[in-house]
Amino acid sequence: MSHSVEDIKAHSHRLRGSLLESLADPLTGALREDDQTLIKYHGSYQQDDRDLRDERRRQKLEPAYQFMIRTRTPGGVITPEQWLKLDAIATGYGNHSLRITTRQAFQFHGIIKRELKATMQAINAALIDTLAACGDVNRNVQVAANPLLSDAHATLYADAAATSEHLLPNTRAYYEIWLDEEKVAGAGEEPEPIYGDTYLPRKFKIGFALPPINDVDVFANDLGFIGVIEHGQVVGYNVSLGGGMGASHGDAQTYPRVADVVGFITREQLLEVATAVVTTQRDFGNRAVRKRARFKYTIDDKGLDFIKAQIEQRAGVQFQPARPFAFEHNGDRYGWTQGSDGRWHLTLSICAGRIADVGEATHPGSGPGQALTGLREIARVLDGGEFRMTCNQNLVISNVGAAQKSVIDALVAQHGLDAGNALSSALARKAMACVALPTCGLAMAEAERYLPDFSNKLQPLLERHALVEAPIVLRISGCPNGCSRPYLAEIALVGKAPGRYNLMLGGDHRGQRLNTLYRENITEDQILGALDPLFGRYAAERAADEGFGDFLHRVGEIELPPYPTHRSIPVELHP
Ligand code: SRM
Ligand code: SF4
Repeated sequence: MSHSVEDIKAHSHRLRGSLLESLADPLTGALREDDQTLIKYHGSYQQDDRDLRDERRRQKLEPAYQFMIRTRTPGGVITPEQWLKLDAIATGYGNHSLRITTRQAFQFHGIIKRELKATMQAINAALIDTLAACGDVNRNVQVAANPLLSDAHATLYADAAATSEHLLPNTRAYYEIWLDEEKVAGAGEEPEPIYGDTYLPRKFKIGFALPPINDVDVFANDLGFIGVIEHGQVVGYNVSLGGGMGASHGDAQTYPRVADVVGFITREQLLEVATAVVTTQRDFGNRAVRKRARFKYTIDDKGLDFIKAQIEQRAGVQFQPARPFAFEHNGDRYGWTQGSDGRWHLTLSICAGRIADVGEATHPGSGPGQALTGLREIARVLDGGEFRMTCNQNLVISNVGAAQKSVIDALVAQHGLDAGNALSSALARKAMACVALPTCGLAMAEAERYLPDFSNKLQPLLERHALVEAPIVLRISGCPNGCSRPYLAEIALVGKAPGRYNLMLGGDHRGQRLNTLYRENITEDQILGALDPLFGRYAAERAADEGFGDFLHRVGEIELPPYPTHRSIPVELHP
């Protein structure tokens, strides 16, 4: 019998369930049904290889069950030593690839059940955990990866790491199940002062952004902190509430939403406010209808003023008026940049975040050739630096001394790591795609595997209209859940069925405006056919520095959707 997620959480003995028994069962590669829900809180999903489904069914075999593991890496910062360990895990237990996610975590795919525990132990031996990377809790906390503002980045990173730590569940289940910690008295009833017995109604996400770059897409987060710098120091944060992307096709009760900016708080107030926001969602979120359980719907159902008052009361904090801020774009800076402390940072465009040895990079949309090997070589020689994942699925080789630059450059060239930076159109360099097939159980169409092909198909159009260097934001998602944050893109493909997508147009390049459904359920030829004349018009009629999405709105090519596309974001406030 299957139980509701709320029941499973309540009776899980603080996320233990029967995971130990499920893991020990040699007769199947799967977990018991309720444990499939619980393992998410430990940072893993049970999946099966969808490419093999039909063949396995024909052979009367159970699906090729395997597990995805997601790390909790706030801000996506990894030392070279950790990189080497994660690389060894990917090759030893996983499918020989590391996947940078849209929230600065790593995912391993293809882990089989009997190696799950060893893999978890190996990740922890790298001093990285996976606790709360998935499930109805606060997830991996995003942080701006802007390498230019070194001191401010360090402050944001420290605040984000503290927030992530503060919001971890209190249960010892993770340490018992995966790391053999001894069960002590009270196990199963540990106090959960922030989450309570049933955790949150739904997943919860926090991002820390640093203007002028919105690389974290802060307005897609349930809770956003936008750094405010005065006299070179981060003095506090503008707080945004209620962002989220997920929607279901044809269900008007669900929709993407950009967050509201509600006011300014000081750094000292950060953890109180984060706790107050999370407990407000815990207490008022919709636990009866899971599809309406995200914080964005709680806000729309209860009203922003009510939610804001709850937060102020719980935190004992009065929001100050939001401080002026302005975002320029939501992308990454590619190539070498020098931080304010004189250190160097190399941002590499990684196609859909997949780091694997896939051979030669031969076409404009393709990812790096021997990325796994190349980055392993770099990790071996990187002296004093670190790796930073970006929220755009890219990678920064960070904090490099001037003397090491040429060594890194040589390794980058040798392994084709600059393929994304050098060959692609600006559009392909910036593009994102979610994982989708073959591992994602919810995928309706290809995304990650389709991105290089689609970029290639777009290339002649971009060339014909002289738009190769136009930084248009393209994102592909295999279903409407929106893991690549497609609803904020200037062009988005949202999977409907194999080979068919909804074409969404008109987001902006700052991550502040949602796009609109332009054509429903169409094929690649139809997508290209729809984009070609729009590119033509854009090339001929755009104003200086006008983004593609802004242009489509100005000339009336698209209508607004039936829900608000932007909220009280004080975009007009310039410092
Ligand atoms: Fe996601 C579910 C992958 C970022 C919204 N997401 C999934 C699952 C776990 C599928 C499932 O439930 O069975 C996907 C696993 C695929 C696989 O095979 O690995 C999956 N999501 C991802 C990642 C790996 C996409 C990527 O290509 O990088 C991202 C991991 C982030 C991380 O490190 O924590 C990822 N997911 C997002 C984002 C973007 C973000 O957070 O900035 C969103 C939209 C923002 C939001 O949450 O509103 C997102 N994922 C969803 C949803 C829809 C949630 C909703 O409110 O309706 C689902 C489905 C669900 O929760 O029921 C989902
Ligand atoms: Fe899977 Fe859909 Fe998320 Fe893509 S958007 S990873 S298809 S859940």
